[in-house]
Amino acid sequence: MPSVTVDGKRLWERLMLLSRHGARTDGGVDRQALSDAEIAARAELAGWARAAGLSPFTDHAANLFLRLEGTEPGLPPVLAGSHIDSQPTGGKFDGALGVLAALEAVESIKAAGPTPRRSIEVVAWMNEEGSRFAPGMMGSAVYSGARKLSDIMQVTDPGGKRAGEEIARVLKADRDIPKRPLGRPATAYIEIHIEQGPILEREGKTIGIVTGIQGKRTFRVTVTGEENHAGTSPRAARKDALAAAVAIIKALQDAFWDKDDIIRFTIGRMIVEPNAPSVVPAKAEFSIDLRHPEAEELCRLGDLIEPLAQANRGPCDVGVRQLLHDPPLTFPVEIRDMLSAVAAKMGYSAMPIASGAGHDARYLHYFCPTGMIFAPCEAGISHHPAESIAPSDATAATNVLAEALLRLASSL
Ligand code: HGY
Ligand code: MN
Ligand code: MN
Repeated sequence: MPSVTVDGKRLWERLMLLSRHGARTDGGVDRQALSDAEIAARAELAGWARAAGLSPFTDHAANLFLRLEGTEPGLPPVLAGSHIDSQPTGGKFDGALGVLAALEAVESIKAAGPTPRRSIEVVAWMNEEGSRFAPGMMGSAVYSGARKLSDIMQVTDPGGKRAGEEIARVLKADRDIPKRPLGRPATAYIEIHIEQGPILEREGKTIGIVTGIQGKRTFRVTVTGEENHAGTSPRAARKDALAAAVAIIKALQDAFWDKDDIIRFTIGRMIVEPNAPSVVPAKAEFSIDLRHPEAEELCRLGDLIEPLAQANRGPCDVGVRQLLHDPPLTFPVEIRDMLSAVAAKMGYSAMPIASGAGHDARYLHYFCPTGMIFAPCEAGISHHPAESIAPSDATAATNVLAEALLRLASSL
């Protein structure tokens, strides 16, 4: 089977063009899920797809698909993609590389011919990042059946907007993009992503063959106290929600400090009400993002949160709500071996590598044979405007993806 050579220049140009949607002045991207910037990016993607002879379509969760029809259109398609939503201080490549590399690979497969048996669909999953609507990976979770569409519709953003309203707004903007049912069967799913860590660069490797994804549990902790006057209320009479939250967070930090530095414990968001300098805080709500590569340890650590919160709440009340519990996973060896064989055949230096970051491939893993390819990113920087990759690495990963898709789409 001939190898497909992709057009790295076209890929890089599109990465730069797509990064205009939600561009920040510091070179980063703020293109949060279901935002106007993402609507504009979707339209640009659909335009590129149509020009390449692919057909765009969407579903009730606003996942976006760009389809290359195979010679046997009734067979389950091969899927490849990632996400185009970003963190508020995101970079140009987290997610976008996976979607645009998949588009480039499919466009090159089409140009090289012959048409493969199975259709291949490029996918941009809705709300992977979870920065606006938490938890993230909504589109891939609903597509794969891990979450219910009705549940995600109710999730609100910090401004109180429901995801359901915003999904309807996106689908209305995508007027000329037809809808298909959620969760159609797939032959396999492959996702390219930047490593978001320093290992490939440090080891001098071009390709990462992802072995799996570490486990993750997220929570929302709400501490409730009582407003009071900052000048007149004695400490002994206060129900200071922020002071209680600080005590709880300190107890959690002590519990989750490990000398091997394996535990990943992050409090990324805190809301204080009424958030006025001269009022004792009545409410403090904060997020917890807890990750660990071992399932039992992740269970043990996550189960400490509720008792530690109750033990350190002082005179306040505290509620702990778990938003998700995703165990660690290992991708199928058949897919990993195939990706390694393709990288070797193409002469790229490659290594197996575990993913500390979460990806949509997590949910596709339980839906169809799934694998991931990592591209190195400079100094491992990500979820930061300075996120950067080398064009040659983007091209290399896309060449491996194109060949892998061709093999999967031609499989019996
Ligand atoms: O948080 C994550 O792991 C992903 O980058 N959204
Ligand atoms: Mn990502
Ligand atoms: Mn991310």
